[in-house]
Amino acid sequence: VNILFYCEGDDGTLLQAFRTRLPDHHIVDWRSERITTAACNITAAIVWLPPDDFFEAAPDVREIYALAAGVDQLLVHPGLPVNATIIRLCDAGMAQQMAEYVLYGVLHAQRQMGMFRQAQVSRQWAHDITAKPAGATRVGILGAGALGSRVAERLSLNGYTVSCWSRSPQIPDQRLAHAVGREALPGFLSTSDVLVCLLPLTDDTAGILDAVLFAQLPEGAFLINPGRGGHLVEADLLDALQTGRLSGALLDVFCVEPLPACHRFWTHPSIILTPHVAAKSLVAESVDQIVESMHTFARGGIPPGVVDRHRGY
Ligand code: NDP
Ligand code: OXD
Repeated sequence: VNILFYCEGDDGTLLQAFRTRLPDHHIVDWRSERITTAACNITAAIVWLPPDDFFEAAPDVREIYALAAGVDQLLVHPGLPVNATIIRLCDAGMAQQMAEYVLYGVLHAQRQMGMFRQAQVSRQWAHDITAKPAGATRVGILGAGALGSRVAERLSLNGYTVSCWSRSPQIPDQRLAHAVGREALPGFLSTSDVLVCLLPLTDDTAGILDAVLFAQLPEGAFLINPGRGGHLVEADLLDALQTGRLSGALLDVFCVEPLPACHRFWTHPSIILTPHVAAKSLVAESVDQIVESMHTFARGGIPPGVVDRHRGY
């Protein structure tokens, strides 16, 4: 099998890891081999942020392995072959990191660290600020997939009261409170002191974090968004922070990345931001998973992580 490879930002480590694990396959490095016209017998591609003309070299590709959990950017690629199956990463080392990231944000909110920070700036001994106990802090997680469910598990172990929201009723851990579908969203939101967005970005979920949603959260709720920038209506967040409807936000993803230097979020006292680093796929786990998926296809099976293009994830 000939495989076309492109991974934005890879220093060669990932490419080499695939070549080592797949010695019988020819893995073509699109970047260095400068393939601009259809190359022979390329039936699979491994990609992260491929350039617009990438698939011109692989018009007959049957399997496209995304080096990411989210495939929103890939699904809008102008040259995406219509009949290829897309397979995304499931966890691949990201769930543990995401659980740490969200736990950090939840602790920040629950322990009122934003208020202490502001008190420190004005050298105030804010001894009267008190934190709610973990069990009285209700965390709602939008999305109970590979990442959301692990985050929920971590937060539950730390004593938080956790519930999840998803589209279908199956979640891995039956002990978790679970709301399903749009009808259940208002009730779920009304009990989310901290709201975490771990949804994929799709037509259904774009702009979901807007003023209408914020109005359904408890007054002073805290937002954590490591999902995608397109989930958030940025102006609505600024308004909600201004009025006190929300008390603060931890954001990892943005409509435009890198976040432009002039953006208001950089200096907002109630926003903590990180540069899309909440969870990075790990090399060994990603390579193992993709190689295993290739073997599953070769045996005629269906591996985990096959994307439903119609649903958008
Ligand atoms: P999964 O596909 O495993 O899980 C997605 C979850 O969202 C599922 O529970 C799904 O419900 C739910 N969902 C999707 N659409 C809807 C909807 N319309 N209404 C209600 N629930 C919905 O994804 P992952 O957990 O692997 O990843 C989630 C996202 O996290 C990625 O798409 C990506 O955007 C982001 N991400 C961010 C990273 C970062 O570093 N900032 C790193 C990795 C991922 P159901 O189970 O019913 O289908
Ligand atoms: C992903 C990401 O989707 O890194 O994997 O955001």
